[in-house]
Amino acid sequence: MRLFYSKASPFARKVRASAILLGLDRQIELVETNPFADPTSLLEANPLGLIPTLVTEDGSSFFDSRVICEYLNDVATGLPIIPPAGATRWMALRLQGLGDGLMDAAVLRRKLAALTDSADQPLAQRQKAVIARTLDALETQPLTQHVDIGHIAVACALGYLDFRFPDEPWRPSRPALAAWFVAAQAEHYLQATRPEI
Ligand SMILES: N[C@@H](CCC(=O)N[C@@H](CS)C(=O)NCC(=O)O)C(=O)O
Repeated sequence: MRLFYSKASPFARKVRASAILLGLDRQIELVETNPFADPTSLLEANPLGLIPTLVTEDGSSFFDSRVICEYLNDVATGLPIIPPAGATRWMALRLQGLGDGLMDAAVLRRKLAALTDSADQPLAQRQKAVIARTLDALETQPLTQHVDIGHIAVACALGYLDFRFPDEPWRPSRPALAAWFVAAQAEHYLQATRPEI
């Protein structure tokens, strides 16, 4: 399998971390890709032009990160990271929704920041408020060291905030979330996928 990714993308990190946990990382060739350059190989696999995009051995392509993680979870033989049914499944998917939403808001802020004088614009301010509210909500969630797709997504989102917005400390008013993240980010699958430029 081939994964179009970038070292900075939090969505791609979620997929890479999931692949490590599922024991599939050695079967995945990582193809470093700048989606904004619209490389033909990416566009042929994904008309949306987004990373992460996974291409399987038979040439099928999968996106977005949720679908790729579902696919990897399905083909792996070890312990699942997406619970198959019941309350644990819905809690994991709900948490993934929060983590992915954080990433969406943070990635959009980065895109808006590339536009002149955009930081103070209503859309940028709205994303900032989305991030603050979501962090507040996560502070009250019962996060554990149990590994599932929800916890992976939240960890990747927090890692992205630290990576892209280091001057905006989120920890002081969210001590429980901060303490959880200290333990979570020490895990091997997050250590091996730390964001880079
Ligand atoms: N919902 C998608 C979001 C993917 C996404 O936004 N990827 C960004 C990189 S972090 C991207 O490819 N951006 C290129 C663009 O906006 O054209 C997922 O879960 O995979």
